[in-house]
Amino acid sequence: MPRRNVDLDDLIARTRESDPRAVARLISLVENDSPRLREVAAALAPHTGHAQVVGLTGAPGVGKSTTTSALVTTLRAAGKKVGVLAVDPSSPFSGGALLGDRVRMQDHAIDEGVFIRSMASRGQLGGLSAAVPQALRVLDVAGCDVILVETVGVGQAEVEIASLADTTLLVLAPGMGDGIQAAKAGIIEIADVFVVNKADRDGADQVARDLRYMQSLGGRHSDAGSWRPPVVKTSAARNEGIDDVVAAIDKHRGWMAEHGELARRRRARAATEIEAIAVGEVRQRFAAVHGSKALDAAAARVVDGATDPYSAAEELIAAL
Ligand SMILES: Nc1nc2c(ncn2[C@@H]2O[C@H](COP(=O)(O)OP(=O)(O)OP(=O)(O)O)[C@@H](O)[C@H]2O)c(=O)[nH]1
Ligand SMILES: [Mg+2]
Repeated sequence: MPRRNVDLDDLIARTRESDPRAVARLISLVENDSPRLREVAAALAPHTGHAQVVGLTGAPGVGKSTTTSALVTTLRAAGKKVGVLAVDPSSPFSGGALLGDRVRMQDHAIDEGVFIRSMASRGQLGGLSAAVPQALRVLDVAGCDVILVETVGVGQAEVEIASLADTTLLVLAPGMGDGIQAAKAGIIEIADVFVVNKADRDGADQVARDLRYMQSLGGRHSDAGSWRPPVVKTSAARNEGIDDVVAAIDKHRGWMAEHGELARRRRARAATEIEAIAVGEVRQRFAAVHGSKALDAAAARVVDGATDPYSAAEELIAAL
């Protein structure tokens, strides 16, 4: 067996024992899109499927990080192992905007049952980095019972995060006009639980009322028997209402299990991932063909009327 495989076996074994340095190394391997990404993915696959992935999204400053930190405290008190993945999809760089999160997370920094990671964000094709689902798998293999994924809300990214999570929390706060804005952006559709944070401030009740009113207008949650996202009020900075958020997450998980929704979501997530990888691969192979004799020849035949561009494209794809 080649030596690099031995290293990887060792890394996986140590990750399964929740060794934080092995976890960090494995995430770096997938994050850097290293040539070993494939190998790592294959080695992780048999050990995954345990962790519950909870996404937190919402406008800047509503209190996502504060809520995440408070959730970590509560989940740790319940004896759960917790992973935290902070993703900033608006920036192609890791660190930066997320440094503040690291500071805020310092309470948990020496806790061996907590794994915290900030991640580079935009993938090559504009979508969420392909490394995010792999990093989730690493944390899963490390034995995390719950993985909290925080993203800054910038429209499409929120939707992408929702597709990664078993349960998505949309965090809102009074005084930011979020209630109405969220509805406009269609973001409300992706929420499984609404968290109205900063309930210590005026206007939280109004935000909660706006949400309930918008729910009453219908949408995907209005069918009988479908999940109706609860509205939970919190003051994350004071650790208030966090138990209610955990209860709402548990309830949603129970509902999903009962209705086959958890399996459906996970399959949809895997399908999206496979599709992205396949399309990326085809694109890469096609780039290699571009300017090649095969393409030149096909182009000439199309110009001559010997074939049509659709047939020529199909032949090229078949030959990739
Ligand atoms: N009054 C009040 N302030 C809060 C509460 N929760 C968070 N904050 C404050 O709101 C500010 C933003 O909190 P963060 O947790 O950083 O918000 P965020 O959504 O993670 O922000 P970004 O990651 O920058 O999008 C901080 O100054 C927090 O102290 C709360 O329950 N009540
Ligand atoms: Mg934050």
